[in-house]
Amino acid sequence: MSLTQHIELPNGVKYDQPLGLYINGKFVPGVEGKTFEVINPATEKVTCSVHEATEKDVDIAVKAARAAFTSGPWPEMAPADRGCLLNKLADLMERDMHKIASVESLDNGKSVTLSKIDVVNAIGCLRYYAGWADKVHGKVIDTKPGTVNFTRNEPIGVCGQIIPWNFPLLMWAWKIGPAIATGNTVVLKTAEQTPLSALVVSELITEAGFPPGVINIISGFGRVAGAAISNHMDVDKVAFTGSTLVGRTILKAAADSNLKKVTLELGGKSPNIIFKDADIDKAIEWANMGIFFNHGQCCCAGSRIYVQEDIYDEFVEKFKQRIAKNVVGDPFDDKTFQGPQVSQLQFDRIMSYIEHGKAEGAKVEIGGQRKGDVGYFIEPTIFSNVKTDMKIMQEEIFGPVASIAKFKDVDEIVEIGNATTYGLAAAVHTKDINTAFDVANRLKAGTVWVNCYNMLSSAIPFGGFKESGLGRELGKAALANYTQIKSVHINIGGHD
Ligand code: TXE
Repeated sequence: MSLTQHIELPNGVKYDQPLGLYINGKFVPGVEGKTFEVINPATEKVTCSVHEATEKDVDIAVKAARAAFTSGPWPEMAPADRGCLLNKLADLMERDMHKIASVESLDNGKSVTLSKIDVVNAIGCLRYYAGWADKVHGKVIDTKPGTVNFTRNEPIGVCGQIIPWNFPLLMWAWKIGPAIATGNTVVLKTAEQTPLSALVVSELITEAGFPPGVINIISGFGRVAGAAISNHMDVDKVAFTGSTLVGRTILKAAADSNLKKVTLELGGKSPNIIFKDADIDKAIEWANMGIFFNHGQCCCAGSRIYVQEDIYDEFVEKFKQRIAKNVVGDPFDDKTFQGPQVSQLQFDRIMSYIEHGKAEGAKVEIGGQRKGDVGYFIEPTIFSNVKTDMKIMQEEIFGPVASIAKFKDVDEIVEIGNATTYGLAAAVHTKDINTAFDVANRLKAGTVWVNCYNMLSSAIPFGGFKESGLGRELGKAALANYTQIKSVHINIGGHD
């Protein structure tokens, strides 16, 4: 099969889509000659086929990454120059923003407007970590006379990175940025549903001038290429974003192989709590952003909405009216807020949760059906009167489905909010500063938003308590994921 395919998009973008595995600075076919189809979720038609990485390709990519880490220009490069390369890549992405965002929409189904926000944030993330490249220092630690002791923050080595399909390019940036700034080399596997944008950006990695082998991007399946990365004896670290189920598998694989370092960013079932004194119209806008942004396909989605009983009926009625205005449709239409779900599998999973919700007796306030008969479109759905033990209140649905319930007071909502195995995010809406701080402090979540939702910054750590993950991405915190501390003790005399 060819290594590129000419593609013309509904918005007039025409480009040559790379299809190969990006290994050692070149696009190559997989060793076993396998390919897989990439489906357009809006039309259910095949966009193209890409080359599939199997265990042997992972091995080749790891060898390239090891060679680039050990010798040649990369280990010799000044940290500031690594930052320059990241900045150069960010500049090239900015130049090609419209094309990259259009490819992301074709592949993932999110609107071009949303994809552009993702690309802007991915660029911002690269620039943020470019700034850190020459600011990762060790410490001099005084202990006793006759010694000098210091620490070095050294790169870990070859980093395996496995990312999901909900924010393909943004997750790519969250992984690449800190790993490259700190001098590692990477083998990144994209999600099998959405390999295209990372391949387009791989062309820019070459154009930016990264030495071959520093960044390797492979398309492939989790159980094959993903498992090969997490089991590999020469991968020093694996960073994963995806389901809690697969996160456990990766942790086990690391334990059973070479005890590679592991960071995990997993699922969530985040509570979005609205007190009676909140500005109800603003809270409704944030609740909409919390659950319906990105078609509900956010790990931190505010999928459990709890409203204080005094304003519950008013909230449900107004929220329903607001959600009715969300435009669901063609990702290439400027008016679209919600496109199709990413795949048939995700569509089926979500529809099955909706059926469960109905069967368990929750009230469908709006939606609850497929939209249209082509593409993986689902009507934005609100369930009210949802009980704590219902499946739709317990499990991550990862779709445009909000579950609403009422609560009485602070103590009750803290208990209910924390009654989950997850702990990724939470939000509180109130005008009372004491309530805001009190609830924010007591919720067991890695991120708590007050009077907002889904606000993220490259500078602010993100990650989960409990079964939502291990370690933190973004911010200075993520640098620790990609460095290891070496302590050097020097005897300057008198300690024979
Ligand atoms: O995720 P998987 P799926 C949640 C969400 C969703 C559910 C299933 O609830 O409904 O997970 O989605 C790779 N070894 N999230 O099935 O399987 C896979 O190829 C190594 C939350 O798509 O976890 C892909 O690259 N890797 C989430 C990545 O893992 C493996 C984002 C994610 O796929 C593997 C996505 C294996 N054995 C889904 N099996 C978030 N936290 O944002 C799969 N993979």
